[in-house]
Amino acid sequence: MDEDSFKRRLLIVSNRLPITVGKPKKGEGLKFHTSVGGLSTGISSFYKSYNAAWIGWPGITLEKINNKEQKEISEHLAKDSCYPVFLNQHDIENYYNGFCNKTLWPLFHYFTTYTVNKETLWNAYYRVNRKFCESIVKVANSNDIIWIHDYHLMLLPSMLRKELPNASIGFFLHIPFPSYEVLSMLPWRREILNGLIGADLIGFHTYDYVRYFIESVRRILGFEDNLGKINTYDHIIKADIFPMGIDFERFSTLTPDVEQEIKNIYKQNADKKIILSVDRLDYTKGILQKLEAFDEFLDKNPKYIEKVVLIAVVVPSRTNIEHYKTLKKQIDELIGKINGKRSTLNWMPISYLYRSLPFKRLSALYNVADIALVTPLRDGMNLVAKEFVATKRDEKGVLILSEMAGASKEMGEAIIINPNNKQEIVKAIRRAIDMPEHEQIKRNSIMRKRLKRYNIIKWAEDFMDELLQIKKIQQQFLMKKITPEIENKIIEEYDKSNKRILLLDYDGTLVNFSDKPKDTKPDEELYAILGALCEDDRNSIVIISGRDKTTLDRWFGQMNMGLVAEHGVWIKTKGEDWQMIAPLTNHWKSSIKPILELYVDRTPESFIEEKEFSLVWHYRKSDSKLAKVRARELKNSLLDLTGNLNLEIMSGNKVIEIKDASIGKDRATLKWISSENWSFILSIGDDVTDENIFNVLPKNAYSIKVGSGSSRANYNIASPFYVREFLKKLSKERR
Ligand code: GDG
Repeated sequence: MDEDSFKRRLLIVSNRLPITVGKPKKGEGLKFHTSVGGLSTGISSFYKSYNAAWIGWPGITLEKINNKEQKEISEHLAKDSCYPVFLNQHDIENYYNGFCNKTLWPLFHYFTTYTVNKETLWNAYYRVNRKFCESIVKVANSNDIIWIHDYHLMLLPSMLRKELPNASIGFFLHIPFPSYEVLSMLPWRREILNGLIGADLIGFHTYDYVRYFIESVRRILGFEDNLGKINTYDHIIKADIFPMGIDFERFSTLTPDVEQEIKNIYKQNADKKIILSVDRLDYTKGILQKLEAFDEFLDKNPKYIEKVVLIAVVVPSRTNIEHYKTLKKQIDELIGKINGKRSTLNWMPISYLYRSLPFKRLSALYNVADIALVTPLRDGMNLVAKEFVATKRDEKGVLILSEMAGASKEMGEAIIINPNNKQEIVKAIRRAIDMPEHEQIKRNSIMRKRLKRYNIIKWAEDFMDELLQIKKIQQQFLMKKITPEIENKIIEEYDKSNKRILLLDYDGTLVNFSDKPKDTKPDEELYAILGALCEDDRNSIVIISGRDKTTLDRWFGQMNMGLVAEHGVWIKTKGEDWQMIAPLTNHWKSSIKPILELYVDRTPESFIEEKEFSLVWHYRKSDSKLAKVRARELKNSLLDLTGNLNLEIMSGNKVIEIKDASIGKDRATLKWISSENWSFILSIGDDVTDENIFNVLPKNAYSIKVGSGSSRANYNIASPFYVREFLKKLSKERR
C-alpha cells in the first residue's frame, strides 16, 4: 500500500451503512444492529483498519423518525465513523424498491422480463444519487479517496467528479455487468455509462463483466480502450478485475461460541449427511431449482432416505417487491410439499430457516455441513461458496457451485454445475456424498490457499493501489494537457510569424470519429474556421488524411489549401493537380483483396475500403471479441503472404490497412516542410498514423495529440471540439 494513501482519508459509499437503524415497535426507542448482505459483511471487516468513514442510508425512512431521533442517529453512527444519508418513503419506494431492484437488478441478472422501465423510477434514482452526492460533498476533503459501491449509485461517480475534481474516485460493481445486447435494452444505458466513467477506476468481479463494460462504453459512448484503459475526452480511466475475497481468518477460526453451536446442530442431525444452502431470498439465487433437484435426488437415490438432510437458510430480502413475495410463497409451498411427501417419523428432509442468523450460527452451519449447494442462476460473485470452504480447517467437505456465479471462475476445484440442469445437480449431489476424503482434501486445499491469499484485505488493497496508480497516469497526461497559458504561447508565436504551416488530420481531429465515415463530412462551422485560416496569406493549411483523394477534393477542392490523401500517396498543393508522392504500383491488390473478402464473410459487419494504393479492412462495428481474433489471424496470414512484396500492414483504430511500405504521412510531411522556410509549424492529429507526422517534425514545431492516449506529440488536447476552439482563436484578428 502506497504511503500516500494512509495520509488521505478513505470514504466508502454504499446504499446501506454497515449499521441498520430500526424502531421495532411504536413508542420504542431506536435499535442499532449490523446489516446483512455480501457487501456489508465483506467491507465491514476491512474498513476498520483504515482511516475510513462510511456514507450510506441507515435503513430507516424519515417518516419514522423525528428531528431529535435524526440527530441521535447521526451522533450514534458518528462513533463508528458512519454518516447517514436520510431518505424518505417515496425515495425508498421509487429508488430502492423501484429503479434499483425492479429495473437494474433484474436486467443486470438477465431477468429481462422482470425489468420495469418507468420514468418515475429513473427520476427517483437520479434524485437519490444527487442526495448522496450532496451528503458526500459536506464531509469530503478535496483529495480524499472515495470508493463507491454497487448498482444503486452508478450516477454518483460523475456527479462527484464535477464537485471534487481532484478526488480519487473508485467504483466497484458487486453484481454482474450485462452484455452489450442486454444493457442496450435499458432506456437510460447512456446515462448509466456516463455516470460510471466519472470514476478513475471501475472494478468488477470477473473478466467477462469487464469485457462487457468496455464493449458497451465503446459502442454506446464511442470511447476506445487499450488494455482496460479507456480514453474519455478529458481523462484516462481504467476498468479491471478484482474478484472479491472474504475475511478468511474470521471464517476459519473456531471460537468457543461457534463450537457450542456446532454441538447443538450435531445433536439434531446425528448420523446424517448435511447439505447446506444459504441464500438471500432472491429469484437470481436458483432456490426453487435446488429444492427440486434435491427432491429428485431423493427419488433417484432412495437409499439416502433418512440419511441426508438439506438445511435451507433463506434470508428475508426486499419483501416489499412483488416478485420476491411470489418467490417466498413458492419456496414455502415447495418445501411443504417435499417435506409432506417424504417425511418419516424420525426424519424431515428439509430443515427450513427463513430468517437472518447470528454469525456464530451461520459459521457453525458451514462447519458441520458436508456439502454446500450453491446454485444461483446468475450471481456477481457469491461469497457463501467462499465462506463455506474457508471454514473447512480439516479440508473435508464438498462445494457444489453454479457456473453462473462469478466465484466459479476462481473455484474450479468445486463440482461445477449448470443450475438449469436438474439432472446435473442430482448427479453432483450423489458425487459429493460419495467423494473420497482424499479427493475432498485435494480440492479444498487448493481453494483454501487461494482464499487465504486473496482475502478481503488484499482485495481492497489491490483496488486502492490500482486507483492511485491510474491517478499517476492521469497526472502524466495532465502534464502534457494543453493549458490556456500554452495556448497563449502558441498564439503569440503564430502572431509573430509570417510563414506558417498548419498540418491537420481530419477524422478524430477536426470532426468526431464515427462508426459511419459518411456522416462525418465537414459542417458549416468547420468550413468557416478553415476558411478564416486560409484567408490569411501568411498561412498554408494542409489537411493530411487517410481518406481518398476524390472525397477530399469534393470537400476541400475549392479551398485555398493543400491536401494529402491516402495517408500520403497523393499530394495536392494550392491550385495544382494531385500528384503521386512516388511512383507506386497497385497490382498487389488483386491477390490481397480476396483474402480480405474472406474475412468480411467470416466477420459480420466488417467491410473493405478500397483506395487507389491501399486496402483497408474495417472492423469497428463487429463484435469486439470475434474481431480481435480475426484481426490477429488476418495480420498473420498477410504477413506470410506479403513477405516478398514491399507492403506495410498497419493496425490502426479498428482497421487493418495494407499499403505500399514506401508511403506514409511522414514522407508527405517532410516533403511539405522542406518546401519552404517556415517560421511556425503546427501539427494536430489523433491516430497512430499521425504519430508518423509528429516523429519527423523539427524541434521548434508544435505538435498536439487529440484525446488522452500517450503520444510523441508535445501536448494533448481533449477533443475535436477543443481543436476547433483553438483554431478559432488562432484565426482571430489581434492587434
Ligand atoms: C452481492 C452480490 C456478491 C447470508 N445469510 C446470513 C448472512 N449472510 C451473509 C453471507 C455472505 C452474504 O451475506 C451473502 O453474500 P452473497 O455474495 O452470497 O450474495 P448477495 O447478498 O446477493 O451479495 C453477490 C456480493 O454482493 C459481494 O460482492 O458476491 O454476487 O449479489 O457474506 O455470509 N450473514 C449472517 N446471517 C445470515 O443469516 N450473519
